[in-house]
Amino acid sequence: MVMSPLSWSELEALNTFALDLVQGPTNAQANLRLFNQPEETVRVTLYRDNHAWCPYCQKVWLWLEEKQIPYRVKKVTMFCYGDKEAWYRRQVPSGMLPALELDGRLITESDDILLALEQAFGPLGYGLETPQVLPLRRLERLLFRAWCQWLCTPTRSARQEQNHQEQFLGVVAQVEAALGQAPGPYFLEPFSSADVIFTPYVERMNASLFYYKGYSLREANPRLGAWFEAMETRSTYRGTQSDFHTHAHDLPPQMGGCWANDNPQTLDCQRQVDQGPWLGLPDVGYVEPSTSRTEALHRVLKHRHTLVQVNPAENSMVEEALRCALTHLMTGLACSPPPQSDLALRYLRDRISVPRDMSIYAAKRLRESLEITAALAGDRQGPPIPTQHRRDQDPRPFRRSLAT
Ligand SMILES: N[C@@H](CCC(=O)N[C@@H](CS)C(=O)NCC(=O)O)C(=O)O
Repeated sequence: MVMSPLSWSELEALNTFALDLVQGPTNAQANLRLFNQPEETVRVTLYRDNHAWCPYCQKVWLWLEEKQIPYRVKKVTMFCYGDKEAWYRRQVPSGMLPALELDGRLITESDDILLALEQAFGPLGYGLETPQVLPLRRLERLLFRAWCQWLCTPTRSARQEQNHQEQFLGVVAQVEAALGQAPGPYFLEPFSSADVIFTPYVERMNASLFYYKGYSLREANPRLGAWFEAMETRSTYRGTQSDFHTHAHDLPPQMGGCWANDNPQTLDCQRQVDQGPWLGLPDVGYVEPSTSRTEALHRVLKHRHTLVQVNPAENSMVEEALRCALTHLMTGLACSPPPQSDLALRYLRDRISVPRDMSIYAAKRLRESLEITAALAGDRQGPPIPTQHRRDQDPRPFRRSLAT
């Protein structure tokens, strides 16, 4: 059955999603986190990137959430998305993130930040400088370097590609062995700062190697697979978790380029990440929450005027096409968008950022509805996503609209 699009007020009537940003589960939208403590007790301000993408910020963010330390969040633009805020440059002239203010003292460098937090609030499981965690931190850096070598070195020959892959897999075997020594799924028992240290880059490795190398880290390695599964039982991790699409397209400008191999499997992986189906990708393993669709609707409604304005297509066409996609999202029924609106819908499909905009399943559902609706209008793909920068994601118009 094909139906006509719901009006904005009919869609508003379906907007039932509610999340307590301050006291509820970990989320990327909060500017204050209290964990049921009074606001006057807040000693910490975390300066992190507006896009909730920076891996070093994720490390500190996850640590604060795990320890339930009340904190404020100040969001700053990373260079590749737009202009750095002048107020931040005055505090941190390099503009680097993260930074953290603890009792009025400004600290930069994520490891120094974690050490200062450990001093103030005690370690998370095991401290960063304990004999248990130190060798794991060294192993994480080894893994990081092998990953960069494989992903970010332009491919000169099949042999070089294979060498880099083998070197990476050699370090992965060491990670598997380290996980095998622990009694549970985490690097140490109990969950600790060691897991927090591994989280950001292992998540980015899982995404980027799938997309650029056709290699599924999480599925190919049973202990890492079990570690991911255990991480996803934690609402703290779920709140900071990103997806394959976001990482695959946010990494190139940060890393100075990511290089795909010519394995036919890689093309299949890229097609699935870019064009769906998004459900079933190995970027998430937990069961989809019943709120994924209402969450996606809620987030689009919050920003709908800006989403229409920043879309390159004509406003009234985008408005109607978006209502059609949201109608599909909420009813499961196909809803024909205006002719030629395929580009407009795919433009938005390609710019949903997780967890900045919404959680992983909400994004999958929204991408799915945008794609199904776009396919009714045509098969043109949107403009290519830039690889040198992501200024197409400049946060300023969204900030301005919230300020008014
Ligand atoms: N060693 C630093 C590295 C931090 C870092 O590289 N941050 C990047 C983002 S991932 C950054 O702020 N770059 C400046 C920018 O992109 O605006 C740390 O551990 O905190």
